[in-house]
Amino acid sequence: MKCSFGTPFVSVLIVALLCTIQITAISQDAVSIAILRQKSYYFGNTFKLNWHKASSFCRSLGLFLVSIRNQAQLDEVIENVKNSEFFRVEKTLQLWTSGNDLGEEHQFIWTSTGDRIVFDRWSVGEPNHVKLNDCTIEHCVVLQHYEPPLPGGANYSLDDRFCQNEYFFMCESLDG
Ligand SMILES: [Ca+2]
Repeated sequence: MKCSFGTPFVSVLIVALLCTIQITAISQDAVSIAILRQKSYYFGNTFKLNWHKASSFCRSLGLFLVSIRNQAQLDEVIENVKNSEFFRVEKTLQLWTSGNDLGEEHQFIWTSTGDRIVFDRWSVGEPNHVKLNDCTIEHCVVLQHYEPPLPGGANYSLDDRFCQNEYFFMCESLDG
């Protein structure tokens, strides 16, 4: 004897499975969009590290040393510094960015993104590629600022520094 409810039962099961798959897909899309719209910063202002250690520390948080490729990104970094009230206790800020010319001298890139540094935000006279015994020792890029700002002084501008120097640092997520 043939089972009469076999086919409809299978159809219902397939429809139910399809609905589940579709709902799952929609949920995952919603989560992905939410993650893409997030951008996180971590301002390391309680202890100083050299550039290499700062870079590793950011990676340990799932983040990268900050890159400042345009005015909008600079504005976000400045906002983070101001929100931290850093200048209530400090007068000078130097924080490591992902910028460096370690790969090829005078060719500065943002390591975190691979982009060349084209945003012209260098401090006056920088980068000056300071040498020691005929060997350039300044390869890593800080963002620096004095408060109150000095005429002609650092004003959230870039400077190449010795990578082994210890400074504060800022990490960022690359999405968003
Ligand atoms: Ca310099």
